[in-house]
Amino acid sequence: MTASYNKEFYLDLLQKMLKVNRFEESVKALYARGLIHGTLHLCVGEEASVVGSTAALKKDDYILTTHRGHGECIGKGVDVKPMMAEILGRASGTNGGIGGSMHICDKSCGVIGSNGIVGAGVPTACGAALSIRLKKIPDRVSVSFFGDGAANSGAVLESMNLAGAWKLPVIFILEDNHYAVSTPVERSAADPDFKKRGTAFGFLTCEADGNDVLEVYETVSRARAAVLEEGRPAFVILHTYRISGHSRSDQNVYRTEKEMQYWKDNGPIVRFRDFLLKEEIFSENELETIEAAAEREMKDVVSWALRQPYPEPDGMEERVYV
Ligand SMILES: Cc1ncc(C[n+]2csc(CCOP(=O)(O)OP(=O)(O)O)c2C)c(N)n1
Ligand SMILES: [Mg+2]
Repeated sequence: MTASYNKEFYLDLLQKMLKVNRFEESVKALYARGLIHGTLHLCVGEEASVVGSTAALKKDDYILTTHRGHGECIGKGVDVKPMMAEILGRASGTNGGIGGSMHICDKSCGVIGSNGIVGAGVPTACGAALSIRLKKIPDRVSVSFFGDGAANSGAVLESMNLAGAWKLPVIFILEDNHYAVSTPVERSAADPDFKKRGTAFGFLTCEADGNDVLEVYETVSRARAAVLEEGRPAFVILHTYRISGHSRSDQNVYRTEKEMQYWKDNGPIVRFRDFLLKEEIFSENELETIEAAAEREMKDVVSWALRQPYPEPDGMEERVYV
């Protein structure tokens, strides 16, 4: 990390990473209290990847997120109050309380959808990219987030091929967090050097330390500019680590305490905090004030969301398409 931005920008990145982290920790606590139905996939440990990449996008850019998509939605600007209400199944949620954690959607911020089917958002992102091309919309890209496990699915590989053949304005962002459920990337990918796939399809291909928020921001910014200037897709690989369990429960038998501790000590927020102190951008006191404000804000969000009514059963079929 090097210091070459203004203070407001650093503050924005820090506040967003704290917001994502506190949101996820609050959701986890609500789940433990039995207040959330269905399942949950949290992104603690991946805050730099989700915030750095979405900070490089414009509000109108489309994004498609995965089953682990809360962070990207927050980064893209979805209001955390309706997001929290949605996860709690309340009527004022982003999707009227009937979508839940894996179906957050807010077209006003370009969040076309999240998806519980691994890899399924990727062809949809290509469809959105095609619409940008057909409608000749200037200065807009479509972004598809997916995991290291999803990277091996047929839908993803077919989408990458088609995007290359049709030169779609799409950025494929692979969040390599080491595991697909409990399977390490070395065992699921024939060759875990994912870069080779991007170059094979003729994409601008780059990778970044996914726990370095500035590096992620700069890499995705470069990819976005290249898609618009060169008229071909880009492929970004972010190397990060999932501190959260895979899903609502995880005994972590596939990884060691030592491994997890290493990544906690080198987590994105810890690293950015150290950088901000070292470069004297913020003092310890200022950082504590910012952290306390993030804590307070999320407490207010949770108490607001818990006061929201549940949807009426009468409207349940309104958004079901047959
Ligand atoms: C098509 C499909 N197969 C399997 C699952 C079950 N499943 C949910 S998450 C997941 C792992 C995905 O791993 P990865 O793409 O690396 O994303 P991560 O969970 O690490 O963010 C699997 C297999 C699913 N939801 N959809
Ligand atoms: Mg993964």
